[in-house]
Amino acid sequence: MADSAFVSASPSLALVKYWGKSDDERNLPATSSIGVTLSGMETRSAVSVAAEDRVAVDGGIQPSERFAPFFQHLRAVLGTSHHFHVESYNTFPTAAGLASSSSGFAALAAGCVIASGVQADAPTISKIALRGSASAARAVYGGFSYLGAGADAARPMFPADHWPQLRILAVALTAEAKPVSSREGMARSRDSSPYYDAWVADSAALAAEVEVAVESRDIERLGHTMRLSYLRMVGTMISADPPFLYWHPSSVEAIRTCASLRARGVAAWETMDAGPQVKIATVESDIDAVRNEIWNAVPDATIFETVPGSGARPIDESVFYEGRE
Ligand code: 2P0
Repeated sequence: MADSAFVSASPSLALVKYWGKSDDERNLPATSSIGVTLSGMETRSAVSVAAEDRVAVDGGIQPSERFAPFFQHLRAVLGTSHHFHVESYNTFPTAAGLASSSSGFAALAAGCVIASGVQADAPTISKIALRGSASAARAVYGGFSYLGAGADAARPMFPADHWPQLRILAVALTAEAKPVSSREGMARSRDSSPYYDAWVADSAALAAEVEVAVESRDIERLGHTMRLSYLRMVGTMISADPPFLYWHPSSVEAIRTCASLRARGVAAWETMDAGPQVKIATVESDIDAVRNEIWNAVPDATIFETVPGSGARPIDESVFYEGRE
């Protein structure tokens, strides 16, 4: 039996968005989503079996209510009575607003499974992670992964090396706290936007289209559909009651810069999530043009250049402690 584990996971950026739940208690998504796991940005966690559950992120003890349903479900799935102490940090600035809970719960699920000494395959780890955050079910896998509407686990779609030319620029524009949490925002869209049902009905077709685009490594087809997905998601936000919008003026600058690049034949396809940051899909041959233009347009932004990366995985103890210094 292991008793402890050191693990790493990276965020899953949604190419087609999960936004809305079909079952709040089981945390099941109402829409089908496709994510790409981003290299170079990691949540690292040290997990050990303990007398009670306790999670610290970047040194701060987290509210136990947020984690209680996750741990309860984990014990039921694994058939154990173990509790866990968890210490976690991100290798990228948490304040940048890119610390999706996807990498956090993917690392947590993988770490608890290893520490508990119970054999569990990736679909089971994905199922455990989903109860913490649905997007974390995708982040268990490297490369491209799919989470179907109503599913209780994600499945792998294409490996990280499937599309070597693909690049994702994550443009962190402001560290302001978000006015509405993802969870609250999803519930508000579902409960008050007249467009919500259409949004949900549309998601499977967008996911099918993105699967073909990624399979054929077609950046224009991917980019076009990515934009439909995030902008239709935003449609359910600005049509909710009360309406909400995560965009910052600099988000609009970045969006317009992408449009201007595309008009000149440069691949620059943006997407956004529940926050003001902009993520841009491009290809290796266009990355310099995109980076330079974004730098000019939003000089205060912090830009992370990433490629499709690995899923949740064990790491050496030394890697965990070196990164924490
Ligand atoms: C996604 N987002 O597919 C979407 C796009 C934000 C916009 O998943 O309630 O933290 O914990 O299951 O996964 C953010 O929501 O939500 C998210 P919960 P999560 O990546």
